Amino acid sequence: MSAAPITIVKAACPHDCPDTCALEVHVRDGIALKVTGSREHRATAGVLCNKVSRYTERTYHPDRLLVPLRRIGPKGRGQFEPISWDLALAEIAGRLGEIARRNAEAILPYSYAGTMGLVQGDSMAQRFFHRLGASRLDRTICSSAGAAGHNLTLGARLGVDLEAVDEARLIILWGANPIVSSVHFWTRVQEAKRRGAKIVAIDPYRSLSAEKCHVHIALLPGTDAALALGLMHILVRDERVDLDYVSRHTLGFEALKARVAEYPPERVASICGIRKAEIEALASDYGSIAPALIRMNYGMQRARGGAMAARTITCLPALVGAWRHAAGGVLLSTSDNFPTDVAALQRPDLLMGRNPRTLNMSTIGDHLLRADPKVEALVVWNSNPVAIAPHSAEVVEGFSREDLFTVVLEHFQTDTADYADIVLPATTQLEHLDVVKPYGHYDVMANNAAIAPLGEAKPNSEIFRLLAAAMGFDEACFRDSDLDIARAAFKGPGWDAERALADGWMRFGPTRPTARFANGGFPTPSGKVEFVSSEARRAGLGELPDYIAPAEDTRSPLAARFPLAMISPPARNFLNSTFVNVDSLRATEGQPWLDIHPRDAAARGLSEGETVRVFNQRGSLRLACRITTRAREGVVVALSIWWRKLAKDGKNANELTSQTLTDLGRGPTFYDCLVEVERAVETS
Ligand SMILES: Nc1nc2c(c(=O)[nH]1)N[C@H]1C(S)=C(S)[C@@H](COP(=O)(O)OP(=O)(O)OC[C@H]3O[C@@H](n4cnc5c(=O)[nH]c(N)nc54)[C@H](O)[C@@H]3O)O[C@H]1N2
Ligand SMILES: Nc1nc2c(c(=O)[nH]1)N[C@H]1C(S)=C(S)[C@@H](COP(=O)(O)OP(=O)(O)OC[C@H]3O[C@@H](n4cnc5c(=O)[nH]c(N)nc54)[C@H](O)[C@@H]3O)O[C@H]1N2
Ligand code: SF4
Ligand SMILES: [Mo]
Repeated sequence: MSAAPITIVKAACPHDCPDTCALEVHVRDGIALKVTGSREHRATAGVLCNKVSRYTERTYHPDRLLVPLRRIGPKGRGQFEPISWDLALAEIAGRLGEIARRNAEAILPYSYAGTMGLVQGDSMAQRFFHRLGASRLDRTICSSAGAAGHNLTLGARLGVDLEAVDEARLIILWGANPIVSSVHFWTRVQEAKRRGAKIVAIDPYRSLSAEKCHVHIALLPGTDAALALGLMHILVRDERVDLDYVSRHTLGFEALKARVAEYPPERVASICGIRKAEIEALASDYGSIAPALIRMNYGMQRARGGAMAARTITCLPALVGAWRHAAGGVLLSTSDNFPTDVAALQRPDLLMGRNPRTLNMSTIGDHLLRADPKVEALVVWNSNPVAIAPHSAEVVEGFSREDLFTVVLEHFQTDTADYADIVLPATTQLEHLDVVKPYGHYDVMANNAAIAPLGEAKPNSEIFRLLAAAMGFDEACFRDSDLDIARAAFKGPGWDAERALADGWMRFGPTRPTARFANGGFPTPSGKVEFVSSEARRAGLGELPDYIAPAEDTRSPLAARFPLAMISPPARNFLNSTFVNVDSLRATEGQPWLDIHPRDAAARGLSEGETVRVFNQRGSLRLACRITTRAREGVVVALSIWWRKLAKDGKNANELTSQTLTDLGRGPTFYDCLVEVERAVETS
């Protein structure tokens, strides 16, 4: 008997990662055997990261949720019994309907980027909540501060084309760790390096990427704007400014000159905790090497001044005329390269003139405990807030409320699912159709379903379709198929969902690497790079770039009690909290660590590998300490995001992070967090 043939199904990585790879799913007899990276897709180049090359391990994981569940134990214990879809849907529709009759704003949807797909993300789900009149969610947990700051200066996130990166002669990784968080960008960096480019990392941590750079500037967290102002100070002082570009395509250079005069290298060195010579050398490189590319990532905007930092850094390329080159300028994201039809996807018209309140996902703990009117029902999909939201003590207390009705759509029994009243089993990327908008390149990616749904799992879109029917919503849009939604995803005549599904992807924007802004034309109000911004003034951020100190500054009085700045950036083998339950990947990460500098460890009498207690005014947790110069002095690093229940003491780094928001964009401040560390008194 000959084995059935293997078919290759074109798919797309759904994860919150800039690379959005083209996947090939190898299927035989309805079973996905493995997932590989497409060689034809230029960004993917035949390679997947370690995590997604194990995607079948995740899809067929023995712990996959395959039937609806109803809670039978106390909240948080994870005790459930199976129930039928009919019962689950009836119970949810009954509870939501009853609350909505009193006040629909007491219902809150909570979702983020568990999948970046537009169909399984915020389409049918948003239609449902709009029709209901539920509170709206401000989706700020990741990038909103950086986006807001970046856009004040540049107008929109139309970052440099990935395919031009190998041409750059100077690449600055600014709060970015691409070996971990965007490995296909790193491939381009390596190619540029082979061709002679100089690579610089600006990062408080000697990350896996920073250690491979020619230069590593380990500044204190949250001080990036000061460094950018110092670089501009030197460029102006040394007459390294491209005056022709500046005069044609920027707004407010004279005012900027006055501002940067306030940031001489001595002052900046002291704010950033680095040497003056490091600033001088970087300014000299930036003023003389072209094309120069700044690869910012969101690591530099997770402090109180996050938006200001992004706004200030993005002033640099115009000053030296870096935008004259296809490989010059800034890449934070390419999100605005795509004409997403949000109105068609989410149908805000279903609000029918109602204007429900908006609650911020980054302060969910606070809202669950104190919002008025009270949040009475919470529906969570594509997110694991109990693990990923800041200030766990409040988040957990909020999720524990007996009078809160919680529904969670999930693949796995996560920390959040443990607090659900009803858990609904969702399909993975191999089991549903989608189109994925990337943020690191210019290709919209299409995902065909490769296998049938496992067990009784259903796509998010179908779950919200069924809920809409159970609630008696009869608008035609609730009968749209996934393909209908995919067709509506982008505006304009160029988009063809069927073709994208057949080809695997479809490029938007310039067809080849281009110096998009060589002749200006920035999508700002003035059409220029706005050093001076009236929008910023109106937003209360001041007309000019400046430096805003962290909320928990190492120079503040609070530092007398908690002298160490803790950051908790992504671990290589997890994707936020996704994959933590895949044994092979968790085994590679080992256990939740705290990296601490030898002098900081010595001052506290710590020895390698021992369990330490990390604490501040919000809480404490135990981590195993690694004594290493990867962490600069004064900074400790807890790679994240662990599932609380898979950590020894049932907590993760968010036990210590705060719900303080950024200067603009209402974003979280995960990396703006003072702590103290001490030897743990062993409890058994
Ligand atoms: N493997 C893996 N890949 C991922 C993720 C993951 O969890 N795991 N997460 C995905 C998501 S959602 C996102 S948003 C991106 C995030 O991607 P990145 O933005 O690259 O990730 P971060 O770790 O937040 O930041 C990168 C670096 O910034 C440094 N950093 C921290 N604070 C500061 C600071 O104040 N200033 C400067 N200059 N640097 C600082 C960190 O030490 C880290 O090395 O990655 C995506 N890719
Ligand atoms: N301390 C600390 N906290 C952080 C960060 C940090 O660096 N440090 N990073 C922050 C950042 S940048 C981000 S983006 C957030 C990320 O926070 P989240 O967006 O919540 O990301 P994940 O933790 O990966 O959780 C996504 C969940 O969605 C589920 N999921 C995936 N696909 C589907 C689907 O098709 N249907 C359904 N129903 N579920 C699905 C996955 O199983 C997973 O449990 O975390 C933030 N929190
Ligand atoms: S997580 Fe990123 S690198 Fe890994 S397969 Fe997905 S898009 Fe590619
Ligand atoms: Mo993120």
